Amino acid sequence: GDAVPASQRGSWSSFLKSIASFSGDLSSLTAPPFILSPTSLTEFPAYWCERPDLFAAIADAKEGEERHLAVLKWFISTLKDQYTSRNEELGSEKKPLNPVLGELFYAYWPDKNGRGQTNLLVEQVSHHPPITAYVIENKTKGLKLVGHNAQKTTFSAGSVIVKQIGHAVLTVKGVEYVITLPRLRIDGLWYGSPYIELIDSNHIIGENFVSLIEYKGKGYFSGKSHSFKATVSPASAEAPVAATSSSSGGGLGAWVGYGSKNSSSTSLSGKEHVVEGTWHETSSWVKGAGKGKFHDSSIGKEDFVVVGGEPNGEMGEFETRKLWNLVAKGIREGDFELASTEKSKIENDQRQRRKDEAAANTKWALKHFKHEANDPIYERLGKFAKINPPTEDRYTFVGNWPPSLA
Ligand code: 0T9
Repeated sequence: GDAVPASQRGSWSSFLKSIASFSGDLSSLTAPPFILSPTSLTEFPAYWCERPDLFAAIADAKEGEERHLAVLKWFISTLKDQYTSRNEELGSEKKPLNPVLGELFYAYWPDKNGRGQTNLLVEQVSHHPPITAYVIENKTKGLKLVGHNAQKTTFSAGSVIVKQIGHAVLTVKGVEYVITLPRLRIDGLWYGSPYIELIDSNHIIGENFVSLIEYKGKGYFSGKSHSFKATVSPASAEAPVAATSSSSGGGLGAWVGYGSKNSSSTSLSGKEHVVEGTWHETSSWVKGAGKGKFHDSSIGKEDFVVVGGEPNGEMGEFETRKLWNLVAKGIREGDFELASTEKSKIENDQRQRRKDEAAANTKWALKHFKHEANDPIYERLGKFAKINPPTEDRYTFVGNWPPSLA
């Protein structure tokens, strides 16, 4: 393909073949150098908070409808960074570094205008399959987001379909919201310049309101890439549900809005809101509380500050930027010899640790999270949107903030 350096064409096409014949954990496949990113997946949860002002604004909004709309706006504001920032910064989607078990990432967004400091803590809680757990907290505002994510990938019609597993719970002054995650389709693989399109839908579920956010790409409805439509309705049996629980990568045809059972109900006590647009650019009110612009994704991005988690403020050996330092340097500087030797060192060390643990009949101890089979919050709120699956596991945050963030 076009973006593939001539010397790596062979290795790119064998990589594509291995993707095509493979379902499950893509992160462990070996890919050619040109597609490698120097960033570990443990840094990705930071995308949830690169608009710290919009995060803080959730707490300032009046509880109820106004606050739910503030949560929706903040959520939409996270999508551009989550799903298009590698394209913008690296030229295409790249393969992130596959975190090791126990890998850690600590960072914060400084206070500004009294909104408070926002802290980020990430721990890789599983290596195979890769599962990342995170907490984002603004204590000043009484805001906390706790979540975990994993992926299941399949290959369909030349694209990779990524089903996101996991969810997040946002707590605002003690009141909870469940956030589920959309599916991704990775296109452009043939040409060696992969990019993400969001597909299907996800929900934000609060005590009083539910948002259904539906996604479409080029050629559907508005015809534009990265299109979405968000419908906010009172939380009840009538709340919007996705029309399909489609496992394919296709679009939904036309926007759906309400589940097929309710497709004829047009007004729900006049309280619903509809917002439409593109998630990487701008969106507008179509119906409900506001008029004109809803969100503009080009404004407000703030970078985080990375901190070390050791008592003396330095980074420990499992902290992302220290662990991958030389691998990342090799990738950035085109020294793939260095990158691959250093990567092998890390992998061998991991294998040895797992062996030692097996021999001693011990298990790696997580620092910040405890795995639980069920999430009662997800189960309770999930009913308002009939989310599927009706239950999920969770990684409960057990605390242990490093001194630099305490
Ligand atoms: C959670 C996000 C997730 C992680 C990434 C699928 C993917 C790993 C998971 C879902 C974040 O909140 C949002 C954004 C991007 C997702 C990644 C995109 C991607 O391609 C990788 C997978 C593992 C690959 O690297 C596939 C190989 C390659 C051909 C694509 C460049």
